[in-house]
Amino acid sequence: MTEMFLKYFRTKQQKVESEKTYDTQCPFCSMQCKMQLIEQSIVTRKTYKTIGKDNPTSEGRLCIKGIHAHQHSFHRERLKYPLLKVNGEFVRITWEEALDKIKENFTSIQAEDGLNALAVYGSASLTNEEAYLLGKFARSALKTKYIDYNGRLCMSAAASAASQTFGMDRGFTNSLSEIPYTRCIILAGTNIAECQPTMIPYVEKAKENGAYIIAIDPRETATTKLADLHLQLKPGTDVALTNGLLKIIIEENYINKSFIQERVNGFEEVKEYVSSLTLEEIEDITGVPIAQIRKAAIKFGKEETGMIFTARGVEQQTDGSIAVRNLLNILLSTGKIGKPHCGYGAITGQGNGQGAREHGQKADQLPGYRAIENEEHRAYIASVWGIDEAELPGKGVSAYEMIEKIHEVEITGLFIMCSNPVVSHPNAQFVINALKKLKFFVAADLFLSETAKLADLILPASSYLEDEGTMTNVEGRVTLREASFPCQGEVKHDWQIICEMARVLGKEKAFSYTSAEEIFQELRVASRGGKADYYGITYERLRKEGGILWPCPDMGHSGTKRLFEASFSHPNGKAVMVIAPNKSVVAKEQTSEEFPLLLTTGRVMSHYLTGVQTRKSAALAARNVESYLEIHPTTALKYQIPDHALVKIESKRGGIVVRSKWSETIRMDTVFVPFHWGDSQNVNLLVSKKLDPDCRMPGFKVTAVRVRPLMDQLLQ
Ligand SMILES: Nc1nc2c(c(=O)[nH]1)N[C@H]1C(S)=C(S)[C@@H](COP(=O)(O)OP(=O)(O)OC[C@H]3O[C@@H](n4cnc5c(=O)[nH]c(N)nc54)[C@H](O)[C@@H]3O)O[C@H]1N2
Ligand SMILES: Nc1nc2c(c(=O)[nH]1)N[C@H]1C(S)=C(S)[C@@H](COP(=O)(O)OP(=O)(O)OC[C@H]3O[C@@H](n4cnc5c(=O)[nH]c(N)nc54)[C@H](O)[C@@H]3O)O[C@H]1N2
Ligand code: SF4
Ligand SMILES: [Mo]
Repeated sequence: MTEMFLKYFRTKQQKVESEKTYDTQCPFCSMQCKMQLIEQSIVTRKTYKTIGKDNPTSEGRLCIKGIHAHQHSFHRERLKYPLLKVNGEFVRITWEEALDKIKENFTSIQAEDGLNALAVYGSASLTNEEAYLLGKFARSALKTKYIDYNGRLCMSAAASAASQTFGMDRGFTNSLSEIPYTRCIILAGTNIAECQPTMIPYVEKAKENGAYIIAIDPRETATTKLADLHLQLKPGTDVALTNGLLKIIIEENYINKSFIQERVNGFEEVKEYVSSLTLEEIEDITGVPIAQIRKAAIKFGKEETGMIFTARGVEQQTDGSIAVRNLLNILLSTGKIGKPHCGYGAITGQGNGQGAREHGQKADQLPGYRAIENEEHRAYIASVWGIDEAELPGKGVSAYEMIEKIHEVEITGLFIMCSNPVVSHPNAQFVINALKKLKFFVAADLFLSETAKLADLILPASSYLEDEGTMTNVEGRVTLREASFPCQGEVKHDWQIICEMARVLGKEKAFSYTSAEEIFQELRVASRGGKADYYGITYERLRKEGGILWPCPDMGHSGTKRLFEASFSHPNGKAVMVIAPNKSVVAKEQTSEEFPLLLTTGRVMSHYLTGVQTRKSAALAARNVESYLEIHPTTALKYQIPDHALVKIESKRGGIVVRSKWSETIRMDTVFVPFHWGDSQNVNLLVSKKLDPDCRMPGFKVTAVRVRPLMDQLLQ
């Protein structure tokens, strides 16, 4: 029998006529795992497999999403030609016709409704070069102030917290290689095991080395199972919980007095505030027993070293930025930052979640993490772009607020590149209605996404296998994603699409790049002297060194591994602590008789974001074919919901239908639904439009809902 198999495989091997390899990086999460696609031609058929490649971040590991990523890239439904909507149907047109349409409509919209009537919406899945170019296109070619991007729904709370507390936002203050040697880790609202799986070995090594791990999450997940202590709080109560931790740390004197004195402002005010709170009220708000809060505080306080990581569980709240700041208050009070094996990590989400927030896609930002309202910054960027400072528009509004501006008819034309807001924005029906109201809507995508379907014109973009450029990963490490796979059909790279649009609008001189590298050369100069300084980074260095941690101000600089060793980035060198009030300034939705449960949303291992890509991958889609409602059996019994039954979930805003999945480990007052599906399973039809007043992050993690069995499937 074995002989027979061997013979079969040997003859199969012989048939491999040629083999090609393509170096690339995974198109999904912020780990940006380096990998190689191997193409084998066997007679007339091509087969593909992906293997991991060594690098300092993922060390050659891949998760299932990376292994199967090429499946969506080769999917038959990839868009290959520009499509124009004619009488409700999409018809194929040429690029010149598409660009003519853009010229005609963009020009007439701006003539009729003003320059700011055109809005641009970008993405943190774009390369640094494309993110930079999109910002330049909006500000210098269209001269609109309205540009923002999907990172607003993702990294904005952590970014704003780090900027305000430390004076600078690089998600990780340390590199991943320090994690195994820290003594205590707090994982707050992060599910690394499913969302950055190749990071998990760093945490496992820390555990093997004896680190104490504390997880803060309303659900039990593959990540919380790694923890020694799981604080299973009520969704949306991280501020109160962290005030409890801080209160105990301060009162039991686990603070680092000399560090506070030399390097921190604002400690006394915070101390006074937390001492006015009682642990009983904190237990009441969070649902976490005082004994557990005390245990966590003492463990973190007394260890010599410690690190805190946050992700969207804490951040996607209407008080997400202040919640993160309170975790930073803990780090600062205990002096666990700026030294070995101590620090903070906002676990970045999208592949280029870090780089895309540094180079000018954000409403208030210019390249190099410069501020659009700072005169010096404006003058510098205007000089790089060869325009007058006065020509640069001012600050726009956040992603969701642009949708509101469409309803207010202030924005009448929209260009979206690489995002699917119909599924990713809160208050989804409002978003759908807005997009339908536009005079002219262009989307650049790989697929006919739920959003692209509403466009007047769709431009086909190239995928990660085809499009070269730099991506800045979770560590703040700038990496070069090589890409040599030929474009299919008439697909163009995103940067080419931007250049072509600029050309027909008469701006070809400032957009005449012939490669991504040429754009990067300009980005280097634009970032020079800014907080995110890439000036010392070149493609050649990235090829040779395999990635460089910014800031890297000159060619002789080896990159910055650990931040804040000597000082913080505020002008006086100090970090700023601030009070985080238990009561959110923007009130969170509360449960009521009508809507008695708290819905929180998030992710599963096999799907990515709005699922447009991973739902096209047979291997990934097979793992989770549809959405689900995670619900405690006791709660399920109360509402007569059997396991695996169709359930209607309703909030004040709308309803969806998904299948139930009983779980004994979720809180009884909480249910969970992933957000990777659209249409009748689009969980954002339920989520409210409330935003964090500081960073404008929507509160994706708290919605009051009710549930009922869809049909008469009552329990026996
Ligand atoms: N498989 C997969 N991986 C991904 C992605 C994906 O879609 N799929 N997306 C990428 C992107 S863009 C991002 S932003 C990251 C997201 O990565 P994560 O933020 O880790 O993912 P989420 O599932 O959104 O939320 C994390 C955890 O927060 C918990 N949580 C919910 N409410 C609360 C709360 O009120 N407080 C606390 N403390 N925790 C709460 C959830 O139960 C969940 O386990 O993942 C990246 N990686
Ligand atoms: N309820 C709820 N909602 C959430 C979240 C949550 O936890 N809960 N998380 C939020 C977070 S953290 C994020 S990051 C957002 C993400 O929200 P989105 O940005 O809307 O999600 P994606 O699925 O990444 O959408 C990317 C689109 O671009 C296309 N695309 C992929 N690659 C390329 C490319 O190279 N070029 C072009 N032109 N197109 C491309 C894809 O086909 C897809 O249609 O969702 C947010 N929404
Ligand atoms: S999804 Fe993230 S962890 Fe998985 S292979 Fe891709 S980059 Fe790596
Ligand atoms: Mo994200």
